[in-house]
Amino acid sequence: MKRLISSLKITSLAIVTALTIASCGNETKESATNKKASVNAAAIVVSGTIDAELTSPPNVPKPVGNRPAKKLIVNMEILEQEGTMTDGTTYIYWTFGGSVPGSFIRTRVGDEVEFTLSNHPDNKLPHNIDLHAVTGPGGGATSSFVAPGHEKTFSFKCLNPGLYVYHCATAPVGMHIANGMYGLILVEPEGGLPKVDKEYYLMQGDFYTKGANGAPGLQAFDMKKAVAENADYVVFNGKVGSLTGDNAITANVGETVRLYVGNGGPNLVSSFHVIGEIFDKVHVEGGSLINENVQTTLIPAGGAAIVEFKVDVPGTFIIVDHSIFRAFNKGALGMLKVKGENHVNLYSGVKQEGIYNPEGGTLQEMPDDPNAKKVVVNSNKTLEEKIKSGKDLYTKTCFACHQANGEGIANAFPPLAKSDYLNADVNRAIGIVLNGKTGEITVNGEKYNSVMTKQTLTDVEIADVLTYVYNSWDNNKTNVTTSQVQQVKNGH
Ligand code: HEC
Ligand SMILES: [Cu+2]
Repeated sequence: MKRLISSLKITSLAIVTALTIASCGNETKESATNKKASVNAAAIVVSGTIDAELTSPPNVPKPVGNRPAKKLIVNMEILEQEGTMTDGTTYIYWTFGGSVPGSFIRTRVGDEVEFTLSNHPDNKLPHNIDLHAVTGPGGGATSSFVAPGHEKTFSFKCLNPGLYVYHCATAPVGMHIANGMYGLILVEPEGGLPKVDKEYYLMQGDFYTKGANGAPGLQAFDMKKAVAENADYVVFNGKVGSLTGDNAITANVGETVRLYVGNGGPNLVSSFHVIGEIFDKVHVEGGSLINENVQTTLIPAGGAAIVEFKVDVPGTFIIVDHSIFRAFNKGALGMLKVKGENHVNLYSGVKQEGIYNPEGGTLQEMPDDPNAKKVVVNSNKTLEEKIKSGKDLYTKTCFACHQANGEGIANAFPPLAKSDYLNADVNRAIGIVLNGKTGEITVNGEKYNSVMTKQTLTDVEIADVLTYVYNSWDNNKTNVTTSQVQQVKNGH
């Protein structure tokens, strides 16, 4: 048996080599190769168990080198948290491991990955994970669907080497991805990728906010703009400036640099380019095909590429999506700072660092928000004050499902706007926000049978958010009081 496996491996290796040398693939030979390659990977026996090193961008875990295939334990925690989109603008990100993109996973062909996905109890929504490196239904999505305060474990064998995207695939899928739920998993070939001096992790994503690019304050997700693919922000690593100034990635003259570049989308493809560099090698679409001497490589939404180059001269090299308004006006701009001695024979121009400063924020008109940062602490709030605080809570808490104007999403989240169900019974509505809701209900003639998770709000907050809901979108203007919430809580 052992002999059979290794002879298969040798045959397939020989074919791969032949194909590479001949560089004109005979189709039947090629598909035979692919089949044998995956048969081999499936038959690799794992020896021992290790915990995966997970890193947040722009860092990557240590190379696998020539370690044997193992059982690799991956523990990933989903966190929904407020973060900075750009100076003065925040956004509620949904994250795999607390960063956008999510934690980088590094494994090898033949590894058996035991994956545990935990959904933090403070989160509002159920989530799951679809890893493009998985051979199996939904890429793991069907086995990993998990509610807040729960965890799920599933395992898979890494059959194909390459750089793969993972993402959340919970409905509405586009919204989960748009909020930052994506990352990369690298499956190294047997023996590992060739050694380089510097490795970094970058991932592009497009974001859709209620306010225009640069509008201050907490910005909510805009479903309409997302459907229209009209992005306010196109960025690397989840925010404007994640790779500029002090956050720039670095290298020294003479070193080889490898970038693992992904594109989470949800919508836009990336024309990935480093100004002033030529990619010596590109692993096209993150797969086994290597192209050489490339200026710009296309990275599909839900796809990736590995680019490699040697840095020969010092300076600041600007990383962009060469759909260039995205770089200078929407945020898709990073920096690689290279230190070392100048080589005038290679490049002898006047060095001007910072010539490509992002135009972003400064060019934008900043609309004045007279209400920004006015925090009301008094407990005897007027109706107006309750509505205002309720609106903020709505944006942070309910909006993701029930949408900006309470319109809901067909077949998934019922409307709160002009909702006959809401307006019929205030105590029932309070109970739903206090305890969550499952089971079939009918709202404005449409049936819903889904899950609303329990919301972690104080009694005052529940009163405020429901007062806002009742006083918006043609609802019946009920003023919900804290004592009413307390009565429902205590079963009166
Ligand atoms: C995770 C998504 C989600 C979040 C977040 C959420 N809801 Fe819901 N909500 C639902 C779903 C799904 C239902 C229907 C449940 C069912 O089918 O039994 C629902 C039902 C309701 C209903 C009753 C039906 C109706 O349309 O009148 C009310 C009222 C309501 N939610 C209010 C809120 C408020 C207020 C918040 C924020 C504090 C909130 N929900 C947050 C998903 C959510
Ligand atoms: Cu999700």
